[in-house]
Amino acid sequence: MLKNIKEDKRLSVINHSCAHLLAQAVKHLYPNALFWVGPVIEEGFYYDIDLGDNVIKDSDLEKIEKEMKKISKDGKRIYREELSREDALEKFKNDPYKIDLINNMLDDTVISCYTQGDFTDLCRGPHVESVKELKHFKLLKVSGAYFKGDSKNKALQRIYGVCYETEQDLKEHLQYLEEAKLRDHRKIGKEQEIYMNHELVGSGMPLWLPNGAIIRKQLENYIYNKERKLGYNHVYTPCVGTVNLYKTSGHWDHYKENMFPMMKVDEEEFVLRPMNCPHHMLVYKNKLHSYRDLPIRIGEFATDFRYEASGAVKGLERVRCMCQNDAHLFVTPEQIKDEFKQVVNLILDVYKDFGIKDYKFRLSLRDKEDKEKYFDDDEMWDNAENKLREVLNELEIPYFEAIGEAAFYGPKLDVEVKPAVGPEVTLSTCQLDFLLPRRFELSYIDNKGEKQTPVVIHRAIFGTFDRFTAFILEETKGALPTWLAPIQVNIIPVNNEHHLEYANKIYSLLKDEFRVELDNREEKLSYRMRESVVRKIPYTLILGQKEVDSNTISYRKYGSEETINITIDEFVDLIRKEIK
Ligand code: TSB
Ligand code: ZN
Repeated sequence: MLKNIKEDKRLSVINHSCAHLLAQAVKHLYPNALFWVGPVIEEGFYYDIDLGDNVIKDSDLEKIEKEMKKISKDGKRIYREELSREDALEKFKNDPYKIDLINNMLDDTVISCYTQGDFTDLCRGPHVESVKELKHFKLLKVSGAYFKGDSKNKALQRIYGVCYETEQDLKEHLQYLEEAKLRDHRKIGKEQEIYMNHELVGSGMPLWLPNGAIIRKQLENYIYNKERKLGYNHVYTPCVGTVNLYKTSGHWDHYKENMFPMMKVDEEEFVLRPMNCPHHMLVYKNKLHSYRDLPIRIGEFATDFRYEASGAVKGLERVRCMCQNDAHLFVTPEQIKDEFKQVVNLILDVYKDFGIKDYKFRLSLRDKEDKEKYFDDDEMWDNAENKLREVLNELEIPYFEAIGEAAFYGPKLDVEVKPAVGPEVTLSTCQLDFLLPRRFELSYIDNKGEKQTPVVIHRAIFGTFDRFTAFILEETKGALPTWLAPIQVNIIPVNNEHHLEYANKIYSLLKDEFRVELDNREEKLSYRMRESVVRKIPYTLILGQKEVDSNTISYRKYGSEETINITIDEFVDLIRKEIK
């Protein structure tokens, strides 16, 4: 894992100072450059820059780094100066970005700026004492960013970098980044032919190739079986709904910017669904329910469409067309705790099966100020949030709280994981909702014969098959466990002339139960064996004269150099056991 630079005081200061050093170097090389903000992030720092008509490419970074080194060697001291608002506005009068920053500062903010040699920047600080201290840095990449993050505003250029106190620390950081690139599911996905994208289909709309489809089918079967045992009933519902459906649920008012626009067919107005809850509410409403029927657990592997900003779309991890491993649990208020616990235990169980250890529970709460995003009913929210806290404390799982991350209808318990490249993402989620059942006027008859409103728990264990597959490819570096691997066994006859017949026989014996390939290309044995390793196939069988004569097989397991000779029955037993 990388060190979190933002959480380390000293590293924060030197990275922030290095952002200024970057800005100074850019100013030397591009005198018209203007600077917006240059914060410290977990992985280092960046600076957002307005370069007018100039464009900085990755290939320009070396030149900028050189200039930074020169300034650093020059060794100027860094001075802090505090200014009145009037003086600050006067000092930065030719810089619209700094004027904007000053104008947005609260009245009691101490306005300060920092100067090193010929460069002054508005900044809260603190900084190192001299640019001399900034020696071990690296600029990493350039990307686009909008002023204030809003695509309606001017496009700026963002340069990323990182700075450490020692060359060794920097080296380790860069090494980690190199390894992370190899683990990136977009690279593995391409190499192993798991998914593809095509501009004619659209961005964020992956096409799952046969190998990916096998993985997905395995995941579906795996989770379906778990859910069936826990009393879930699965349904199939359409991936569109009318605008009225989403007006009823509240998505139209609170979630519209995440949805694809409406389309009209005859007199009906449709939207591609961003979530499946409304459909499942209607499935629940199809029948009258007594308290004895509850909990009712309705599951679906359901396709959803969401508008994700084009810059945010990423491989299988963040897509615009996704398939959720979704379910909605309809419960009485008394059942909330047990049902929620069942979901959390299912999450823990699944993570154990997949060997996922690095994750954090996040309690996602509403932002009380944000009346646009969140349904306005403080009592309902307080009740739901407290209930969730209670359950979490009883479960004794460690979690952190995040304001403004709740769904518009209720608070969530999310599981956060770190992908190979980029910021943390949510995998599993479990959410408590008092709102949608009310909006859909759902009911059940309680033990006194009175009508009551059920509570709904929304949950997705994998999150989406898309994101989970991305994550698992990165966790395993593409070497999937045998039960998930698209090809489980690769059979290589040493020599086609003498051993192909035997290889065909072994292939026939295995192919109905396992996913097997026979590599009878006229290529060297060493070449075919190497390729089997590159493709990360769990088992490679090597069949030569010895195996033909003794009616056995020799295999190599991925990751091992050892070749083991056993009978075919023993081999079948071995993988059967492993898969189980
Ligand atoms: C769990 N209504 C609930 C559902 O019942 C819901 O939609 N929750 S969600 O908005 O949190 O989405 C569920 C999961 O989908 C998330 O936890 C996340 O793992 C996954 N997800 C969300 N957006 C994307 C995306 N753009 N690409 C891939 N997966 C995504
Ligand atoms: Zn839902």
